[in-house]
Amino acid sequence: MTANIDELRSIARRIRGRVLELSFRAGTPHLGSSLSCVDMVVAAYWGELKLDPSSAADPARDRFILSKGHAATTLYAALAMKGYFPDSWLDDYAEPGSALGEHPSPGTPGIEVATGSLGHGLPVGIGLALASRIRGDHNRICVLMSDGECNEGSVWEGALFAPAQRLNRLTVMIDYNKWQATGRSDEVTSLAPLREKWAAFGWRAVEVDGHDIATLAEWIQAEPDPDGRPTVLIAHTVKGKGVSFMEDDNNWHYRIPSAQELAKAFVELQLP
Ligand SMILES: Cc1ncc(C[n+]2csc(CCOP(=O)(O)OP(=O)(O)O)c2C)c(N)n1
Repeated sequence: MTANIDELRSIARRIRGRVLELSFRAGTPHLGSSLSCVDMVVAAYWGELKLDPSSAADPARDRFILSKGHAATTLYAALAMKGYFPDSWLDDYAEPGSALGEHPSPGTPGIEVATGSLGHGLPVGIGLALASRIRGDHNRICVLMSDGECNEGSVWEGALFAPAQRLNRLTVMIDYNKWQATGRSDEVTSLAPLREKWAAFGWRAVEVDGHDIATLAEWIQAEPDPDGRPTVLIAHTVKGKGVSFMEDDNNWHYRIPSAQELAKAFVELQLP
């Protein structure tokens, strides 16, 4: 990892600031969802995965797929910071004709897959991992999913298929914030015990703190499992992480901050 942990935390704070600004300016929802996964996105983009504009056309590049596409603002802020496109592109995010839609689409530099309809990022990531293996490439595929996505049948088809194909260069991170759009994940359709379920499907399944950037980065870059298992990180997170009055309050799945709330959040994040 080239950046030290203080730098990584600073990047995460700045991304959270961008996410707040974008939601405020464009009036788009999913703020809590975007704040929830910032540290995982930082671990992927500022860790050892080869994710940068210079390798964007390399067929054997590492891939990151934001399967929970409703958290697009986090990805856009990260991609702009990595130099995939100018920062100014964020200015008209989600406006008609903008290069940055409310959900990610491959027309945007750095976006691999169109996501937003939950349950598709894992199957596509599995296809990419299988294609790499057939070609003899040694790249890594990283998919970030939400806990609500684990209600989708396509996720469990993928969960069966990837270990059967011994796709050990595939890493999935599950943003386990325990909320969905309208309620607690375990009240909508219980996922517990989530780690054990993935392990039973044949995955190297690990529980981690989804806000511990260093540990996340270590797992993303860990040696592929010698037994051929793909890796899943059950990442415990807090929806709305980083802004005290948004943390674990699911109203922020849909709510847009007022100007006063935005200013208060910036003070908390120690941003100008
Ligand atoms: C297939 C599908 N159904 C419904 C939706 C609408 N939708 C957007 S976000 C969301 C759930 C959010 O909960 P979760 O997926 O756990 O992510 P979180 O926002 O809590 O991080 C839903 C149902 C969708 N995007 N895709």
